[in-house]
Amino acid sequence: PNAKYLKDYTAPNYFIDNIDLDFNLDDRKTKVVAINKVRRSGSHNDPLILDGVDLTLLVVSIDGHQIDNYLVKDNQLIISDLPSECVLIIETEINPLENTSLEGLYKSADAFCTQCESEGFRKITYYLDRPDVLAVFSTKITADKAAFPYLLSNGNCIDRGELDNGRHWVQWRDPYPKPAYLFALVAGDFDVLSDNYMTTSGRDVKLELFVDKGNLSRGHHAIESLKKSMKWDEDRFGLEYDLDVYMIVAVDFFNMGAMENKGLNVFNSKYVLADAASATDVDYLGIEAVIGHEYFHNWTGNRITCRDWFQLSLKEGLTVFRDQEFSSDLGSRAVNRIQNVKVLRSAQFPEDAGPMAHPIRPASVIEMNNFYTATVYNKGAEVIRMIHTLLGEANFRAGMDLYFKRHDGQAVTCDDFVASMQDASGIDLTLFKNWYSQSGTPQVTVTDHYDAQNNTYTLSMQQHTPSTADQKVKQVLHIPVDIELLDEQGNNIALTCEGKPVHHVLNLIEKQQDFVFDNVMSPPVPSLFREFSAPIKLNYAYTNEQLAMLMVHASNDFARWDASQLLINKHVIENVARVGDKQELVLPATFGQAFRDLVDNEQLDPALKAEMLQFPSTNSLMGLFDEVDVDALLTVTGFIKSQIAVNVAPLCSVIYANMPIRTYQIAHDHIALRSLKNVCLEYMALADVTGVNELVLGQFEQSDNMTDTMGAISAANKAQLPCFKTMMSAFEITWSHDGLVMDKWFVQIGVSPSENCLTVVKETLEHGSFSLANPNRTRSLIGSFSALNTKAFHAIDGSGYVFLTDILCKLNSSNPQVASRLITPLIEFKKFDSTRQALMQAQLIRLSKIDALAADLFEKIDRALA
Ligand code: BAL
Ligand code: ZN
Repeated sequence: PNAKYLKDYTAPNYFIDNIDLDFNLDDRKTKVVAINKVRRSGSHNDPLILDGVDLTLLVVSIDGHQIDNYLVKDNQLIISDLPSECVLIIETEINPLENTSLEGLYKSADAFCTQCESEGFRKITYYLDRPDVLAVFSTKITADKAAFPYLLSNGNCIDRGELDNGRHWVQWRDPYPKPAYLFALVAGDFDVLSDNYMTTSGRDVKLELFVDKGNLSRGHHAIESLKKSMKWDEDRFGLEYDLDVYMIVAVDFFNMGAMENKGLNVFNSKYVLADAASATDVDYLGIEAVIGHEYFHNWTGNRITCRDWFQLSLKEGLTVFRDQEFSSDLGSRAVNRIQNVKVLRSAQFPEDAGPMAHPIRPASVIEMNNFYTATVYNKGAEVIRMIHTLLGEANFRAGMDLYFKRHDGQAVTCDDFVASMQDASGIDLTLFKNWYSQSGTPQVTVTDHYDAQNNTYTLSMQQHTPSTADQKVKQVLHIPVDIELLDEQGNNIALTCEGKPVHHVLNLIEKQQDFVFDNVMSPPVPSLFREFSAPIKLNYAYTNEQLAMLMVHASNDFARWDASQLLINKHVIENVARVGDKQELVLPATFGQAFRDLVDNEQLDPALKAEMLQFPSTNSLMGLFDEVDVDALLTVTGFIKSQIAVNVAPLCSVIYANMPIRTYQIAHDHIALRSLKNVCLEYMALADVTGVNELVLGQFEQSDNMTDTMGAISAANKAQLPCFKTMMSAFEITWSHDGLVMDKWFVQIGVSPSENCLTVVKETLEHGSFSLANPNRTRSLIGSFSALNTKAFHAIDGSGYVFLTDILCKLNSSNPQVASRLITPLIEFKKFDSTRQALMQAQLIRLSKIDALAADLFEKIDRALA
């Protein structure tokens, strides 16, 4: 497979302004007739080259005349000598039942559905399958009426009818020109939850949620989330919905989380279905966020789309930023920020440090599906957030308004977005734009100096972005640095320079820069990169005492949490070095005290307390090291976690015992208390407090909600309590009929710290509720094992690597997109010791030699072994 380059972009030489699609649905022989209004762009005699994959071509005609002088080659249909405008009709046949890639048109359980982003439409018909070709779509769907009473597509339903043979048809038309990746079709039998939403300007929008029969009661949270999203986008961005109907369909087989097809979102059922018995608080919040995300795409993605796929972050980074703001406005801003930063540190930083490193606007791509990444999405959102930080809310909103005014109905670039922000605010973003073209995680090293004679304090900052796999030479970046200075008592010190107030966001725009503050009466403690004001790694030599002080006194909640993380990181690094030197592991008394004080602090928001108590993920801790000593890291994290547990368990027991028992409610204060209760239970389990096995089992048995159920199971799993087995058996009996709920059970098996974890994972492949054909099941069992279970996956006999590779060999042919997601922990082999590197490399080489290696896996293996 060949790479495509951003620098080679050329505008299309033909446009299709209108396409009428006619689907005659059949499991194995679906006939698709596409009537395209084609228009040549400019004056040239180049052929029209259409994309098509896995299609049986039946007929091609131009302006009513069938032709045969076309060429079908390398997944392209090439037609020469076209008039400047014509009607091109293409008839194809496709096989949805055998389409296990879940891209294009496929059968999900008993329903037909589509996934076209990024390049799936070419599996439906030959087309100009690129985002800068925008057409008005109309779609007629014909199918058996009994089996498929609902026939759905984009836009508004304009006609329907019945046929003699038990079949019926529905005709849809979407008035908004769109690229093919936003096309959708769904046919099936569902239960429908209907509602409506009145927009500010008075449009009465019909809302319809389609779920599998029997699941209606699990759809209410999704519909409520949709209405909240619609209201929020009006309030915060002045954006209203633009069609008369908004439909969401939940399906069980889906590669992604959800898809923003115009007027007809298709969702992974994981992000729709919830009730107290079957979904955790995290599930509820995830549904709200993803429903919001897809809805917000209607403007940032659909009304204004991407010129080419290199610009994916134009819509994804911006829409993630918007869904993060939505969740923060509705819930706890601090907790949301913490969770977003955890994703950056545990998933995006490793991507930057690995073989697939790429800027948020990649420069080259082999398989576009490989670039729906933490970099494009989450770092992309951080880049938007930095613009927001630099411009402020009012200027940012003016920039958004200008962006919509200039580009509504167009396919544009990241540069166009930045230009709107710059023009609306008058703030120069020229240097800032390097964030779009540069990969890698910048390191900012901060030193400081206090001048007691002049009462001045100087922060010296140095920025350095290490080379990445894709890019050796790095440029200076415009880095916003949000700071606070605190005095010895923890009071805020006003920032001034030469007597004038200084804004708390500093502009680091050079490789090395000093920032001087005056009127500082004693050596301060700096709180740096508050709110995670830039996606960087900070080097500053904090003392234990300074971090403990920031954990209590920093005025920014995120900064307090970050101080707790920095304190843990510091002792992880120091103790890993001790393991290397064969010294005993140690923690100072201040460490345990800081965590006891934290638990004891009754003023602290329980949600923040719970976050501050949660131990950093092993994946984020790996990022502290250039070369990871897996065994030392596991020893040290086990030691530190147990030390925290010993220190806090008595206090946790009191919190746990005094926790008010309330009926389950999805309200932010309830969620906060549940999360504090369950983190307390986990530390009590790790400290093996008296009677904890019975306590955990009691919570499980009395639980009226999945959050507490999973809190008990997870605590027992981590601490390997005897009740774990009992609870897993009971859970299995209750839920084995429901794959979506069983995913939680599969995850517990995948992340188990037990010595025979891999054996159990292998046995579980045969479980009646498991299927490798279902991406959710696969991710739950195999994804959790390989991405989260450091101990078992990195077993020194290489068994974890062989197991994952065996699975990837199977998925390569059935679902390469899912395979390519799962391979991530294997391609990041260069950060491990030489023994593990060799074992991982051997498996990658084995995989590289299989027949018909998919482009998805090829690209990643090729980069990893380069
Ligand atoms: N566009 C793919 C799914 C999403 O990011 O919303
Ligand atoms: Zn998105």
